[in-house]
Amino acid sequence: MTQVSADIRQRVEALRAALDDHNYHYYVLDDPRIPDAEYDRLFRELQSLEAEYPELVSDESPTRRVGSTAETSFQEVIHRLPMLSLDNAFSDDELREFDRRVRDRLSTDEPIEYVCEPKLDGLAVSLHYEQGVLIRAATRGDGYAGEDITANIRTIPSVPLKLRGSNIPELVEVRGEVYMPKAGFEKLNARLATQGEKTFVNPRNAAAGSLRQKKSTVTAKRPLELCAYSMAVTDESLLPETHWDSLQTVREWGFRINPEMRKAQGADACLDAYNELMQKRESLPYEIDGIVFKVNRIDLQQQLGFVSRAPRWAIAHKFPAQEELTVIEDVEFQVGRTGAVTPVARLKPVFVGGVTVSNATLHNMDEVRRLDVHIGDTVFIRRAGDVIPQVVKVVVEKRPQDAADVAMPTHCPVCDSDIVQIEGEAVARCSGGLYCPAQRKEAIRHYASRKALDIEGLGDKLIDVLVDDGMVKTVADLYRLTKFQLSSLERMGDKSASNLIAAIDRSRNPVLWRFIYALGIREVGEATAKGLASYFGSLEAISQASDEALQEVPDVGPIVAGHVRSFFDQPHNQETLEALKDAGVVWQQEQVTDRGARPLAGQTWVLTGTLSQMTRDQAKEMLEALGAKVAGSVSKKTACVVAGEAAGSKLAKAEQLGLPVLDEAGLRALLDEHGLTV
Ligand code: D41
Repeated sequence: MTQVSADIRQRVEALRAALDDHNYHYYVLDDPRIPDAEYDRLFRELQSLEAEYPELVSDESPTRRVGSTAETSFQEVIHRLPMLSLDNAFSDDELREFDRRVRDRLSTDEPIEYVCEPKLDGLAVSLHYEQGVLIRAATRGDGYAGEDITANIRTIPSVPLKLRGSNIPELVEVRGEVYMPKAGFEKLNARLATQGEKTFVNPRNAAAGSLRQKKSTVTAKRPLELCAYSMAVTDESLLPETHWDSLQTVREWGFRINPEMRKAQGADACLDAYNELMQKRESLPYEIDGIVFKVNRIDLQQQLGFVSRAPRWAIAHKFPAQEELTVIEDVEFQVGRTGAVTPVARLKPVFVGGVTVSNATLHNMDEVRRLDVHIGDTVFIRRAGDVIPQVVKVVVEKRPQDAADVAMPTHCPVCDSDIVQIEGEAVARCSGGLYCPAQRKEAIRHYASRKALDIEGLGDKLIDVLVDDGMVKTVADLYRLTKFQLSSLERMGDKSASNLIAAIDRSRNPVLWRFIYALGIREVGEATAKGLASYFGSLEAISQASDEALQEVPDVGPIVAGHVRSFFDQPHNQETLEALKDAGVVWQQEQVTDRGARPLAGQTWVLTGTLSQMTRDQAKEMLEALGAKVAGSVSKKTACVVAGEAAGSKLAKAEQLGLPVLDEAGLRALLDEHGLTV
């Protein structure tokens, strides 16, 4: 074995100390000292030194937080001191009674000083340190015995593997709550959902599930944090005088403690703290389910002692629950202003998160299937703050015999147009864009917008009034408005009525592409509208074009072609177009681009390697101007591959498939031939 030089040893030690220090600033003090990129650089340097000199590897190294793929079996651990539970106060009065009992037992009428701590909604754990080094971590279990979760706990960045500072007692136990911050929870669930895996109902379950992983590499990828709430040392002479001070000590050792913690004298001040924290609840980055009040003086705590499993010196005061059970009585479908059709659960009313809830969105049919929701099911409803209530889980065991499936209707419940769902999209939509009352306001707004027909003076508020009063149902009705009608509206003077009529009038002769854009067909933006207009020349031609013909237009793929087709296939939309014509709207025909100038129409080309005289984007643009589609990968269907310098696997594949290949000079010749130059 090579002897590791003192320099290397020192560098490794220095890197570990620096990384620990940065971690402490980041996770405990919430005050990062260096950018993430710098941290990563130091981390990688340490990793590579440890890889090169395995004899320097240590369990306390910050690189060891990645976990291990070895399966752990969660051995039973008997707690040296039982992990007590907390009594609950369910009302302000119960909290006052608790304070009364404390003062009676201590025979005092002086106000008691309490520490008020947010009650994190996570899992209580116990961590043991010997000579300042983490030797064992355990779950609370039943309070007397828990499970050894050391390997998983080591992966949590806010858990110190080694305590900071000098004067660390020989044996230290720190207790705290492992939890998952809200943002991390949302991200994790999104990741699990895209991987087709089961999601977690709430951050608490996610934290529990993550700690229970057999492979600590999995836990390492979960955004867990630890917040310390108490400590014990074997040598009682080392105990500070107050709980508050003991937590400050714990913080100096390298633990995160809750920044919302504060002191309060007497029950009323505690209730103030409760109300203030409840106000803050939503804005905190983690979930809390209440507040814990603890007598601050340790000597008083010792006098009070505990009954059965709970200390007499502490109590939890819970906030209103954010999750409750109720029954889905029906599922209805709502049409949003953009035509999205959303399943909505009608619930047996339930009090949750501080309000009575009788509806919850089910988002889309993928979600209905994922949750396996049936009408009649008992479900968990969750409402956090102002967020709309969600159905988070079905209690399958409680499903009645006659529970009914949920099916997406085939026709819009509002206007009876076809409901279409594009493959690969979760959302189903009503295709009656121009006609559907649910989409009316949005359709008119878009039609009148600046980039569309630019009807000045037809603002959002006015559209609301016109539609709500029944004066306008579809865009065609705009052209029948009279000055008399308009000036009868509140806050509409003679002058603005005339101006608006004139503006509407001016929109009667739009160029074709603006008119197409104004129709508000899904995913047909300005560029696509221009493409359609110049390729087909008239609205009639577009409305009769097949799916394949539509896809000949640059930038139009199967999805956009599908949207265009289903728009024109709706009789209601056709009726509205007729009504527009009747109202005197005439869209101008457009000069059709010479299809002879699109010699590559229908072909797919691939660009690879580096071009010297033009950028790839320029080459792409010009090929597209000639009608080609430019794709990223080579297949049998590729018409031609343009290979610049240092072309790699795509060129190899083209050669293997026997496809035509052009070099840069060849491409320039082709472009030249069609009058295109860089
Ligand atoms: O934040 C918490 N969940 C929390 C839990 C807290 N801030 N303090 C706590 N203090 C205690 C005592 C008073 C017994 C030391 C607790 C818990 N216990 C606790 N967590 C789970 C069971 C008990």
